[in-house]
Amino acid sequence: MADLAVGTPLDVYLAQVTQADAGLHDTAAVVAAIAEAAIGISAVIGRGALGGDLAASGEQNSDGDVQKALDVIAHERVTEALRGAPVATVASEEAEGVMVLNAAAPLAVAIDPLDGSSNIGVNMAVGTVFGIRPVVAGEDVEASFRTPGTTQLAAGFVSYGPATALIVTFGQGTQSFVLDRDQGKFRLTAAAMKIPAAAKEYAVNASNARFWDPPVKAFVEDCLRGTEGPRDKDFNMRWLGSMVADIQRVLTRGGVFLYPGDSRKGYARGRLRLLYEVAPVAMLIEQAGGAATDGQERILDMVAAGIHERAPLVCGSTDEVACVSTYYAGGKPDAGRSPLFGQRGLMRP
Ligand code: FDP
Repeated sequence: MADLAVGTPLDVYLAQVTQADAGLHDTAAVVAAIAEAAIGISAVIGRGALGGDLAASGEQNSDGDVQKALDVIAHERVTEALRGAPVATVASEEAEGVMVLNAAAPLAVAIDPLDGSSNIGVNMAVGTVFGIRPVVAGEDVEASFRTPGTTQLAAGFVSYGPATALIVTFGQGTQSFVLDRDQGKFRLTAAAMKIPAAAKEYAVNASNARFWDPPVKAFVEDCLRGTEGPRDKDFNMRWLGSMVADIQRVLTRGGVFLYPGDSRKGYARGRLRLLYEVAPVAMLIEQAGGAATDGQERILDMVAAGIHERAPLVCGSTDEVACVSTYYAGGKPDAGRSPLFGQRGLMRP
């Protein structure tokens, strides 16, 4: 693919993706459809409370969460857009079962129309997350979603923050675009995002600390100990509670994001859903040079048994993700003198 200049419109970029690999023609069309829907969703969010109470409670969704007005609006917008794209089936957070759109089409889309619902109505960033897979032919409409994350042809998210950004990968690096509101189109802002291998920032909902497994507790405790502990560096902590926004920060300046499993009822596999949250993020992170595991195993090798299945997520800068794995493997470093992280340690820069 030719080098792309900052400011290149999304449609020009998608044309180049297709030109370089004709097999991605339909996938690019799906990304274009989601981007179009996102422009509409962004406008709704941008009006805030002037557009009504976007946080108004409705029904319960597949996971038992109470749907908010914006969850429903976003689900309707993306579904409508995907109907006009080459999409056979959709697994949406906001629908119990797989939705069949055009059975003859080649692609299956897993999508969280509105990620970060608890931040609706308080002027915080929320998002839309998606992963696109080839259809597995046959009667079983879930079969296309029972494949490892490595089968994703493209993945991405839109974050509706101060700017509306689209972060996407077709397996050739991770690209970021920002919505040019004057022109009503996304424009390229980074042709190849690169997550620094080392970082000093972590993101985790620390209010769950007493429910965590010992390895996660030990990792975070040692981050908190900073230069007085085995990590021998001071950390900063950021947690917005909207996965897309936390992940965009990690993609942009490094760090590690954790939503581990914990001992609360229903949280053995964390909170995030494998198909339409964890696997798309894992592909974006890996394509930007980072790593994504459940603490031990690579996310992209995992296969969901059901469309709303959860998975723990540890992702971001490779050194930090590897460090979490070390704790899971029982390798907690000794204060100050660790062979792995201490004063004269192997991993000390
Ligand atoms: P939300 O429930 O508000 O939609 O999976 C959704 C998600 O938000 C993520 O965006 C976020 O990282 C996480 O859940 C927040 O969970 P906690 O409320 O447990 O921190």
